[in-house]
Amino acid sequence: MPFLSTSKLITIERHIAEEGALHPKATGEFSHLLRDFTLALRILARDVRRSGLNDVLGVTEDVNVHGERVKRLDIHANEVIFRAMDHGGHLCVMASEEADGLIPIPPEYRTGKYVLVFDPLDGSSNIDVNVSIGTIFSIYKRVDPDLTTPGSLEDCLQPGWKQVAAGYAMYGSSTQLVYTSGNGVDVFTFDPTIGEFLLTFEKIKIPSRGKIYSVNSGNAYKWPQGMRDYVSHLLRPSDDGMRPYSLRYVGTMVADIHRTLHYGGIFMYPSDSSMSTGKLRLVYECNPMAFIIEQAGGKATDGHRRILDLTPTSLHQRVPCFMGSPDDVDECVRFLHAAEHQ
Ligand code: AHM
Ligand code: MG
Repeated sequence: MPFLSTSKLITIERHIAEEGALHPKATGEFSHLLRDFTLALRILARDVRRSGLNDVLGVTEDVNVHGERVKRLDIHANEVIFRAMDHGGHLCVMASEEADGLIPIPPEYRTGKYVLVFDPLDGSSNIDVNVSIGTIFSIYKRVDPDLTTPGSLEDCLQPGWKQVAAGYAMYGSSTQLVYTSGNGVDVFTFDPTIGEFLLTFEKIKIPSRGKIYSVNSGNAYKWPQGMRDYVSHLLRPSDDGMRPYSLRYVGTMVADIHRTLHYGGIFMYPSDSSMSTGKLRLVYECNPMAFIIEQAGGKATDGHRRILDLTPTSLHQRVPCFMGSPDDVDECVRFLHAAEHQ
């Protein structure tokens, strides 16, 4: 795959403004919201890069060499996003992995028609060791059209198919922003010298089948039979050379999904005997990723239902998840179901 699949020189702001201009009723508010959000991502890209240097890294309540309290990078990321998004007048409420309840818009600011849910820094176990981490987000329209009232839990618990936009930033060897507003998936790469996210892949498509599976195999002893059967199948050589599959697992969902999006294959976090709903959170991890994967031509399921059709019942609800190339996900589901019906 070429590193550059577009010849356009275009920033994300311009791209979003052009997408907005296609909608006759667009007010430009959504573009402004995303402009505020990408400011937070720019700041976080800088802070993640410097994290080994500036004492942001460390444990909450630690004291740095200057005698100041230092914050964990994930708490810091949460605050940066809040401070970029609370005053723009575009949001009515937010929810984050780092906050137990809803994050209201402070009363001194106007409320708007959108809802933001996010995982400020995904891949927490990789933060301290300079392995790729990321930020995941979703945007919805508020349920109650009365813009003067605060947003509610109902706004944050909408099924994923109602997402207006979703994306993730991956702070890897470069910072990339992968974004969809339901019109395909575009990838923007951050150029720190000009401070802009530039379009680098346009309308990316996931291969219909890959040769990589991604799962925490350390949990294999707790997996349901269908999972064990499926992974055994992937590891058995086939005459057509399509198997065995390779295993790749970073342990940061953003990085594992990013690779899956480009190379194809399947990413899984199944339920097991100790985690009946798996580990990953529906609202701000699985739903945005499912939207992106589907928009790229892939599939995302909890083993029984399309992730985007699930109606969340709580902010931090967990669901099993299987997502990636459509043929791989279909095959996985066949194995899961076969074992359930034995
Ligand atoms: P986090 O939000 O605390 O970082 O947890 C979510 C992460 C995902 O990024 C990743 O896919 C998963 O947890 C890895 O979990 P495990 O270490 O159990 O394999
Ligand atoms: Mg996370």
